[in-house]
Amino acid sequence: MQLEEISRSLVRGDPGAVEKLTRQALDEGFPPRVILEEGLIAGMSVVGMKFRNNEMYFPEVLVSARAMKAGMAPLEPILKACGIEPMGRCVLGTVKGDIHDIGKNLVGIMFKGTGFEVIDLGVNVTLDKFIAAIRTHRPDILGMSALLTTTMVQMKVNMEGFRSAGLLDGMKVMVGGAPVTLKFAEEIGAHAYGKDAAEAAGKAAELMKDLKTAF
Ligand code: B12
Repeated sequence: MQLEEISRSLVRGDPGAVEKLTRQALDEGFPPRVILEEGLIAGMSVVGMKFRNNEMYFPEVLVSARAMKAGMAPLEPILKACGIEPMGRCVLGTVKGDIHDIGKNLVGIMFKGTGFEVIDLGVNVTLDKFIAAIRTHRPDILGMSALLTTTMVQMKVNMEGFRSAGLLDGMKVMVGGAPVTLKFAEEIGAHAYGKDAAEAAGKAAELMKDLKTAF
């Protein structure tokens, strides 16, 4: 089936095939959202899983990420033009001192696939930069990523910074990254933890329900 072929080409790291098959799927009338979720995101989830199980290595992950980008090229303008109201707005970033972004980018892709507008601040994001972005974009959800035991402590500092700046009303904070646990998330007062991108997107959708019933 067409969409499975997109996933398989993405896992194989073949940008040309992914783009061609995505265009073909559009021509054949598959809805862009379905191509994104069941073709591209499904493939990227397999890549994440294989990477975690040491069945794929970093250079291969990068090639698959490039294939994902190639598939997004024909989809993005159509998704934008549809003008579908986003489910919510999310600001994402990897905390200060940390430059790991593969997992965060996957989370961003899954959020977009779930219907969120995503503002990605990149890596090595300082507390001040997070605060400025929250004031500018007024996100429903703020997502922080950390891959080092030495930088995950920055999440606690940031939570305290958001609290003292009065930014936690009407905004939910999610945290994740390999060393981060549910227990740690609870300790620092984050609203949710996601062990992987799929769980993160599901929890973000749940948090949106909480936000809507709270106001
Ligand atoms: C790739 C990689 C790098 C790349 C990063 C490239 C990039 N653009 O990201 C490079 C080579 C640059 C790098 C550098 C370093 N790295 Co490194 N790196 C890795 C590696 C191999 C993979 C990380 C990864 O991408 N995983 C795949 C993604 C898909 O998984 P993930 O990040 O966990 O994300 C998922 C979830 O955690 C979750 N998630 C992630 N973020 C978020 C956010 C939210 C809000 C939510 C809800 C969920 C969520 O969803 C994601 C998708 O499913 C890991 C080893 C490992 N197996 O984890 C080491 C690792 C993280 N690195 C490590 C180290 C030590 C370093 C260096 C200090 C090495 C050095 N001496 O220079 C530097 C640090 C640089 C810095 N200041 O950040 C250690 C950390 C040890 C520790 N516990 O602190 C690890 C664990 C390797 C090891 N076993 O020693 N690294």
